[in-house]
Amino acid sequence: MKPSSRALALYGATIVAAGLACSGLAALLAVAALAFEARALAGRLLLFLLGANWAVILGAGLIGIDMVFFAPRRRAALAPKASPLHDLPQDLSVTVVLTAYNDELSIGPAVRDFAAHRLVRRVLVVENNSVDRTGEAASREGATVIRETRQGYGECVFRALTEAVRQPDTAMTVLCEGDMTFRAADLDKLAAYSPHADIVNGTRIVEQLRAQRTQLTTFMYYGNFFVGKLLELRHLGKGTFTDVGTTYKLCRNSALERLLPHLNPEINLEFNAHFLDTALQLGLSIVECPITFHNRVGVSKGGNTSDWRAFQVGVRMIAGIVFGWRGLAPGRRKEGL
Ligand SMILES: Nc1nc2c(ncn2[C@@H]2O[C@H](COP(=O)(O)OP(=O)(O)OP(=O)(O)O)[C@@H](O)[C@H]2O)c(=O)[nH]1
Ligand SMILES: [Mg+2]
Repeated sequence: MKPSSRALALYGATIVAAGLACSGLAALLAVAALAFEARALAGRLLLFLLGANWAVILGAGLIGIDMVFFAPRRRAALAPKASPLHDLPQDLSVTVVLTAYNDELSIGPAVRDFAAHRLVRRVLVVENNSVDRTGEAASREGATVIRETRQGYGECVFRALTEAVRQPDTAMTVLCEGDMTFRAADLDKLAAYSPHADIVNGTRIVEQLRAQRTQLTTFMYYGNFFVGKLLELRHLGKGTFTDVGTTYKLCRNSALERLLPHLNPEINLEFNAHFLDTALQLGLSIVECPITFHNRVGVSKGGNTSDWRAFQVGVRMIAGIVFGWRGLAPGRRKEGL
């Protein structure tokens, strides 16, 4: 894959954010300087503030240029997918693959839920060194259990997609977590969007579809939205993105076959943002579909354990989107993007 240049809008947004942060800080310091009667310093800070404001204007200008001149071209490349029933596999049945890590309490009901759906041909569970009886609970409900010994959400998802793509009798794969936060009933919604894109990605942004109590705090909810908009700016014209943290997605296997060699499984809790960014870089089309989000069964171990953890994951996602994903993985396993 040719690494595509970052969209001008993304640079613009970064400059706007830096300019606003600098001018805010300069204003605060100038007030403090005036309070201590350090007028010369206050004057210099105000000049700096003016400079920072010019940076904000420059950044906004870059976003405008991208919107007017470059985004329409990226949009034009999407046009064929906008027409319904484009290139749709004749058989809509899917292989569902669930990630699981010490999810003994939830994996049984999750497998049962998905296995009962009319579109589901089989359920695979990728179990990631669980110390409880996750594997037994999954196979008791009829799932095929695969053990991934390399630890981590990224490793687990990567293995899940790799195994699902190998199934010869399904042309589409549904990736989901086995923690009961996502439900099989939403498969019908994802399938309804499948004619429009290579990947239909679930979004938890619709307030009315979220259970009243979930692990997703207000901070995480808006944080996901913010990073989604950054991803949108980075690929301006290629899609609308409101959530970068949803595992639940429906993918055409033809798209996964192109995408998998470019993913780095060592990227851990940020893997979903890495997945979306890389797919868009490869020219794959992604459409979001609102899905329901439920309270977790069992204990959270991922990015949603606390706001502080989610903040760290978010910062790493932003770094990946703005600067590329290479710096975000130790590189023991293989070279990533
Ligand atoms: N955190 C974590 N999750 C893993 C790992 N391996 C597999 N997983 C699975 O990846 C999914 C994400 O972890 P969760 O604990 O659900 O974290 P989350 O989705 O951020 O948060 P909630 O679902 O809201 O609790 C789950 O299905 C886990 O079972 C791992 O090493 N670490
Ligand atoms: Mg979860």
